[in-house]
Amino acid sequence: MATAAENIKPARRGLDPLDLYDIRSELDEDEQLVQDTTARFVDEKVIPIIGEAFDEGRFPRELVPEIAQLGLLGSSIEGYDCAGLNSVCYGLICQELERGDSGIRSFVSVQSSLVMYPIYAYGSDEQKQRWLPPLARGEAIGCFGLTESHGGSDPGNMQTRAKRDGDDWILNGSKMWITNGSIADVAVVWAQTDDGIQGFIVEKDMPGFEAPEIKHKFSLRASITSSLFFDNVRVPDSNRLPKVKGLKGPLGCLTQARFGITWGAIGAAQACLAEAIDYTSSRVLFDRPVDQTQTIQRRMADMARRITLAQLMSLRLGRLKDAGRMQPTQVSLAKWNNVRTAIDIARDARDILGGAGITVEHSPIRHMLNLESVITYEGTETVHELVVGRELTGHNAF
Ligand code: TGC
Ligand code: FAD
Repeated sequence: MATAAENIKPARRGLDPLDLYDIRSELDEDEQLVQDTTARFVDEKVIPIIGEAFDEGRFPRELVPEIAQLGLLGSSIEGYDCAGLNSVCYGLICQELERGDSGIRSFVSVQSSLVMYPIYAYGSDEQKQRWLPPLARGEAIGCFGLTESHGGSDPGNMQTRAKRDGDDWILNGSKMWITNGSIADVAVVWAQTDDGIQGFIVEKDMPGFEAPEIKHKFSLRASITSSLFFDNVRVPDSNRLPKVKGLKGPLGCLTQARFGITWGAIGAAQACLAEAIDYTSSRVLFDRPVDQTQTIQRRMADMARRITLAQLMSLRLGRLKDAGRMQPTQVSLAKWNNVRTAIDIARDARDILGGAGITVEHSPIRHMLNLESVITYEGTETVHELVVGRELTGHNAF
């Protein structure tokens, strides 16, 4: 299998340093194939260019056709030119992509879980026929507008409003921090109506709709982040998602995306551990490779311990999801745990690489900076802790 482990010298006792519990053997043949195919794409196409793209603050859009051709967009959806894979496959796709860069995984998460999923789950037959095939083929790009500038953790307090006007709706308001926004052909936008929160498919050429890019980011530099502005945008009722009303609509999409992020974080952590093992094996300090010191071994052993726990959580979550038994609180626990694991590992790996660790030549600082977004978006760490706290106590402490 082409994994980040390939860059490391053969494992000392026959174990894969990035998979100490041989999670790989728990995957069936199809799942292994999906992992290998995505891993090969990441090794051959993403890793060679991603440091430079991050440095330039550029989303490598040239990768989109191959991402689509590999069936990585809307991979869990049946029909509509989608691959119809199980949830564990979707997780493995996210894991391998984020081993390359969180920005590439973000692109796929948003397109699959936050744009195609709501159209598939809440859309009309016409909406599905019109949008899902081009989104699956990467011919159309989508974004998801939920967060507003006055407080993303509390989306129920959104100010964006849609008012009915004959056969149309008039949309006014704005969204902030929207992945893919300025390159999106279609935005799934959540707005308050007289009948509760509803979702609308806003098309990029609709008059009054603007999506300027947010520049000067230190994080997710190889991903596009934008604001969305709606100034009396006229949206036909046929573009309203008819099958859901209320906050559970957007939160249902977040559950899908957060599930993928629990896996993605593992990939970022694996990339950082791989670099730490590789670098310390040849870095000679005080007359011996630094990986022969107790402190470095303990730090890397702790990374491996935490990666193993994260792998077990995500695989269990994936099996629960495929059995139709996964609960949002379980996703919160794993999003919190796995992203915290990844960011701690990235920061420690950066330190283990010393001064070299601050350059674009090595991935830990890039993963570390990306993970500052990942720990914030899709529910901050605090939000997920409070979701678990609510489950334990029955009290809402938000
Ligand atoms: P609450 O009363 O808990 O729930 C309202 C309704 O929603 C249902 N629900 C869920 N359904 C599915 N999945 C979930 N995770 C759900 N959580 C709640 C719930 O059952 C209820 O349904 P009903 O039928 O009773 O009406 O709502 P609350 O207002 O107390 O809020 C709870 C809280 C704080 C957890 C929620 O607001 C929240 O998750 N806040 C964080 C917001 C967030 O994560 N935003 C992410 C924006 S998108 C993004 O970041 C994309 S980045 C992607 C990338 O680039 O990769
Ligand atoms: P706030 O909600 O203002 O939170 C600020 C701080 O307060 C946080 O530390 C939080 O944990 C804490 N806090 C919140 N509530 C409580 C409480 N009750 N008790 C104690 N502490 C609390 N959104 C989209 O809709 N679509 C996207 O595609 C998208 N992409 C994104 C891409 C990037 C790169 C980033 C950075 C964000 C993206 N987001 C997107 C927005 C993201 O979901 C929000 O940033 C996130 O939900 C947090 O909202 P906020 O930034 O307004 O922070």
